[in-house]
Amino acid sequence: MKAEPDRKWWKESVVYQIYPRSFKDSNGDGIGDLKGITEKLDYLQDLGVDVIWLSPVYQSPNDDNGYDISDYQSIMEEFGTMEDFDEMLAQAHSKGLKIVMDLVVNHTSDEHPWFVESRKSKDNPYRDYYIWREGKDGREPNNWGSCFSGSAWMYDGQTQMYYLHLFSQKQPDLNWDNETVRNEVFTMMNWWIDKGIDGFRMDVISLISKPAEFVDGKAGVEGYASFSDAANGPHVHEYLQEMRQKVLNRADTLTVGECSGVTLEEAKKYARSDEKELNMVFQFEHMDVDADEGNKWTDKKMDLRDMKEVLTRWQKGLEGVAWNSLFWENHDQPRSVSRYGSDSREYQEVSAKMLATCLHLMQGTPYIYQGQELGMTNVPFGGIEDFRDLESINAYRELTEQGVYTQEEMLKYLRYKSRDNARTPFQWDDSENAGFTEGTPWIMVNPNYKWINAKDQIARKDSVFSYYKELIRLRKSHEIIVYGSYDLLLPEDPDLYVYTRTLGSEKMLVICNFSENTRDFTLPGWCQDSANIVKLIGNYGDAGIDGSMRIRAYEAVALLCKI
Ligand code: TEU
Ligand code: CA
Repeated sequence: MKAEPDRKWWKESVVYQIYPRSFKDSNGDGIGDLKGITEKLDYLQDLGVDVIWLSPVYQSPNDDNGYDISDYQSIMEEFGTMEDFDEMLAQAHSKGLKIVMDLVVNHTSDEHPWFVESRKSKDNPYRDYYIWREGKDGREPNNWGSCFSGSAWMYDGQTQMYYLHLFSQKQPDLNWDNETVRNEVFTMMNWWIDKGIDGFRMDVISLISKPAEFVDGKAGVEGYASFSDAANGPHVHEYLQEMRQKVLNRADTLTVGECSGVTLEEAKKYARSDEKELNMVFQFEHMDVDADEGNKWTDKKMDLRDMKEVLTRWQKGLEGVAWNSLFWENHDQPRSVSRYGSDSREYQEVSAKMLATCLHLMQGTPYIYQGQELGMTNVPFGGIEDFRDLESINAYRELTEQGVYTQEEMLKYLRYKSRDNARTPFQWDDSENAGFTEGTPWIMVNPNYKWINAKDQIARKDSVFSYYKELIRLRKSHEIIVYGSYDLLLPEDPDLYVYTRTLGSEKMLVICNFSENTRDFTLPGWCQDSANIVKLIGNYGDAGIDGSMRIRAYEAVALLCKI
């Protein structure tokens, strides 16, 4: 007899990520804003999600769209005011929606007053807030590359030393080994908690504790080494436990750590179920199955067997000891329907629903990235001038200048993998600019808004939107979806992702076809007695249940069986 599930509200919730710049513009300047979000809370309530994760809304010079923060306690002017924020928070709460803030504290903007002070002199009181090192033999302290091209070290003429920036030059890394820095961060977090927010998504939190020595790594094609050695550093768990005690324990929060470079073993520590650190982490292994030996700039398609291996290892590995977060998309990833399904007119809806089924019925808290619930697709960008993301623009420049790729090749890879695919305006309706703005949008609108938009899908029972609603509703009425244990069937099948969930005397069978091939599938012995089978959901309305089933292109079906 298995123990009762360890019930938590954040396990039973569905989180919706908003990228404010691209969600809804309320004043015609072409940039999404807080008032725009407030206007659309009813839409989210209708969808049925419980929690909103807001990408950064703090004051920022926008080198990296808000992930470079110059004041943690004020709102980016383009997005509105603190009054607008308070209004949004109050309205959200009155509709039963929680708000989780993006916490970006691995680094600040170089325009943050701490850094402005820090770079002034070696004896400035803020010097030790950041990571300064002497050069080595007239060069950078080590050979790490930044995530956004070039060295991870920037020479500063003022004091003739280098500062560390794992991301852009305008994102200097904070020195978490300095207790004063930690206390500043905790005080700021408590200020937000006191405002009534409901949790934090923690940007690259696995990177905050730096190694004692910066040794060279193995250089890649551009001559720099990956800074992956900086992940899960020596004191990261200590610092998060301190954060738990000084901040998180003061409220009933949802916490999710973005953990690039996290292994399963590490994740068990971050997301440990005794709640000493975080509730869950975003792992990235499944985002790498279609990379080319770690290189993101390729149009290689994944092998479904690799995806199943990774996700199954995480499903089984965390069960009972930690908690998974489930995602196909966020603001850093291309659109899943273009990446793992099909964005053709014929299969866009059905494959978007299949992907939703596959993800939402696994064990973990599902995250929906804005527009995913419509099956929004990648974008037909033209030349490099259509892109806005600094990662994409820098990579284009660096890799074409070095002759690694031609311009045409690089544009092809960007159209497939650029983060900007996720950042074009939300498609509200089929009016000009997809109903996102009355002005000129800051980034192009995907021209397919004429046939992919919320207005059309809200009205249609068979839309991707309605399907998401149904999946969320099912989660609220079937404990097995939240707490059932997971097992994979057919690990070697290249087209079908089939798994089961088990809780008490119930078993759920989830069958998802990731291909256009029609496949025969024989139901397992425990799911043969039609009197004991209920179809929970499926993306081909007509599908009947039969001992041997035909699974059509991108078909998904979930059956609940009494055992
Ligand atoms: O991302 C960090 C990260 O590890 C990656 O997802 C990385 O940005 C991506 O692989 C590049 O393609 C976080 C934020 O989500 C991202 O938007 C920020 O740019 C970054 O940190 C720096 O704050
Ligand atoms: Ca605006």
